[in-house]
Amino acid sequence: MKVFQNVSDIGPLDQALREAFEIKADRYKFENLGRHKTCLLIFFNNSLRTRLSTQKAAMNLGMNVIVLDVNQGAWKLETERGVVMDGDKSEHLLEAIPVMGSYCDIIGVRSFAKFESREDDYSEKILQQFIRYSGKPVFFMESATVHPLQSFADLITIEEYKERPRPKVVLSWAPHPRALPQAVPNSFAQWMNAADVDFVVTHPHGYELDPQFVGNAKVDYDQMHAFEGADFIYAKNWSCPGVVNPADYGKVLNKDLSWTVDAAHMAVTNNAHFMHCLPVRRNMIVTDDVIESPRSLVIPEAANREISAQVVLKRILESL
Ligand code: AN0
Ligand code: CP
Repeated sequence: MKVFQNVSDIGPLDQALREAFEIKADRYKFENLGRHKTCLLIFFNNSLRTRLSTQKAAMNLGMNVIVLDVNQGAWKLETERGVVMDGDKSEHLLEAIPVMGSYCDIIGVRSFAKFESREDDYSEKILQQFIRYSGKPVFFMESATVHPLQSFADLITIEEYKERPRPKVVLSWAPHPRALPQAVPNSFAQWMNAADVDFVVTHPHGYELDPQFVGNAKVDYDQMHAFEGADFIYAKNWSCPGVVNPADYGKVLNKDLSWTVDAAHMAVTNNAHFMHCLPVRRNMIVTDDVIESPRSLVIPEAANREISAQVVLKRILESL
């Protein structure tokens, strides 16, 4: 595997899940695979889980790891070609990327949507440059449009906790004070469409996800109706994807707290498990009692980030 971006990059999901559970049963089984190999993790944005879990996964495989927070200590980077660099940016991404590539065997990159241009974000302008100019395999640690390590961990978690063969999984928009990317819901929809689940998306009007990710998934604008009989509730805020009105791309159109996942919402489900990728704002996205309930999976879900990252790194190492 040379790029990990989409669900199709990991191949058949049953095989990927088998590998995940094999690693979970013995996470040091492949501890020599990454010997003398270096994994470089580049962060343009903050992170707790991705930073720690990916580092741990690489160490489990015997790799060396270098982590760079680009905005803390590295030179400020220009990303546009043709710019007269007379401002505060000292270095161009087009030199920085091959330089970074020269010090490692695998590169992971986190670079969120900038919300300046829908076209730039949805064409994955930054990550595509890493793929093109680093000369190394690249895995996405949340890009402008996708967060595949998260969705793979979510799939592992659903597989572990499902109580019937084809569970009903509901992705629900929930309110948040600031504009957040669409990467988590985009990937979650893409992965759930590929998995053997009954998948429903619910959100207010204006929050329609890009068709390339949501595909033919059922969309229900009535949140309570969507929750009926659900086995898993996956809450997440996202800003306007600009599908209906491109001028609204990246905007907060709605802060309606009636969409907050609370006990009354959970009461109409099939005793659903609650999921969220974290970080989560309590009593905006979900109430204290729901996230603290025995049906909440947020901690095991985060723990599975180590497993999803390890399967991905193992696949990349095997292809070097
Ligand atoms: C990010 C997002 O919503 O995409 C990261 C989630 C994993 N969240 C925030 O920026 C709060
Ligand atoms: N879920 C997730 O990716 O968390 P971080 O932003 O803390 O890495």
